[in-house]
Amino acid sequence: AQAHIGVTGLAVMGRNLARNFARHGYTVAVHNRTAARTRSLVEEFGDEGTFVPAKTAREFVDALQRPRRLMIMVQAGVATDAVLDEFALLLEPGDMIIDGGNAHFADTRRREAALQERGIHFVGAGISGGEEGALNGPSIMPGGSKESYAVLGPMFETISAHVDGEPCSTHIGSDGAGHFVKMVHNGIEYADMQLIAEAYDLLRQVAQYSPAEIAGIFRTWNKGRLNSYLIEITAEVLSHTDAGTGRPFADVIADAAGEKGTGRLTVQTALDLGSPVTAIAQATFARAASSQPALRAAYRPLPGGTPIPLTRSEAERFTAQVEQALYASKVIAYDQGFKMIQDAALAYRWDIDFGAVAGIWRGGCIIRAAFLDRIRTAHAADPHLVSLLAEPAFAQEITAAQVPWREVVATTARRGVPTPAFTAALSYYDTLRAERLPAALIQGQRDYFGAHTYQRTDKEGSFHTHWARPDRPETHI
Ligand code: NBP
Repeated sequence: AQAHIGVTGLAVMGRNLARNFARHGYTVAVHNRTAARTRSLVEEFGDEGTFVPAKTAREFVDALQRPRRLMIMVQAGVATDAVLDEFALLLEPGDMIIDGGNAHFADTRRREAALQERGIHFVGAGISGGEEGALNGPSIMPGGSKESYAVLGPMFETISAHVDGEPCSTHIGSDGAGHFVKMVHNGIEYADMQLIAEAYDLLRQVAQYSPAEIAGIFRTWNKGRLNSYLIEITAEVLSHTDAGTGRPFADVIADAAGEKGTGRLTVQTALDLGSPVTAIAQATFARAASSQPALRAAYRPLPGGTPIPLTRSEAERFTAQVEQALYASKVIAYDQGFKMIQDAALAYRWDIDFGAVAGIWRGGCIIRAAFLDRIRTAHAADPHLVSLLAEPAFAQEITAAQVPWREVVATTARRGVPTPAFTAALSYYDTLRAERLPAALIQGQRDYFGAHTYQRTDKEGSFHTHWARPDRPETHI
């Protein structure tokens, strides 16, 4: 046995991860259900490093040094269980299975518990950065035991992306913590993309800029605090001209956004945890609404806001306001994601270093952004930080963005430009800073129709008002 690690499942992700390990000097055993993929990997990329191709599961397992490190990169769901059933029987206590697919964190918890009984470490590792990241350096979010990270960590940290010399891999927490954090990463990605798309729409519809002009604005923003991969690629997409029609590419793409379920899963999980990730939810629903042609056709003839052309200087002023609104909304969206991870950490007893999570998102993944460095510093300075807005520097920025942020959201309402994520972020901010919420009235309503009881601000305990009785007496329960 000579291989340091084995990868089974050699579609785009597995193949690229295997090549990444090999390029870094590791001997990599490679295996795939359909042997042709294994052959083609070795034929095409065999000279990049040392691969040990295996035709059968037994051959594959026998090629691995002990404790065995076996990475599964197959389709999430039933395929993962099928592969685990096949390999678990061939492994021994102390061996490690890494699932680098996009598994549901609850499945990872179940699998980890089952394999732990047999002494096998099961590591659910979130891997972000797509095909390109897998090959050249992804962001890696491994869960599982601390002992397994002691062995696997150096390997992950070698193949991961690096920012300022620091690897984008860290042990997230036990069992499903890694896959959970990867899921929230994708949810934040939905929100960030939607916010950028709304900013584009505002600049297009209100300021009347062309896609090429907006690409220029985004390039300028990308030099400042909004610097991020998503802003960068948005500028690229906006400056692209469709070869066939000569029109801006942004105008020839159908405006129905697709999804593969990761935003939805974040929102479903957030509902279960009671985590108010409103910007992520609105971003997910915005994609759903865009893909409802009949519904959109029914609403289309109805009146909207009034378009008023802006002068050049008004457009420039508006652009600066949109930058402020985008930044403030983005801080809220990321903050919501971190809060959701905190809620899960409490529910599942994960010991998560939130600063380290922000740290490994700075490179390799889709949401990599300059301001994650500041999020990292904020969470590292206070491991119990409830919100970024409790940190003076972020609070100051949000305070400075107040007027423009509200101005932009007011403009969207007046002009009839849809901004579900901007609006949700501002509402979330106002909800949480409110001295008193109308939740009090909700409690009254609940008590009226369902005798659900309520608490009072001036007395301890639970109360119920007998609404059906004319004198409406109150009982202390
Ligand atoms: P796919 O998700 O398309 O899965 C294809 C692989 O799964 C092939 O190797 C296939 O083997 C294998 N497989 C299937 Br399907 N059913 C199997 C079974 N019953 N037993 C054994 N093998 C089986 O590949 P991918 O796009 O490379 O993604 C791999 C994992 O990484 C997924 O969980 C994905 O969600 C995750 N991921 C993907 C990306 C991305 O950008 N694509 C990013 C991050 C994470 P075969 O060749 O014999 O059919």
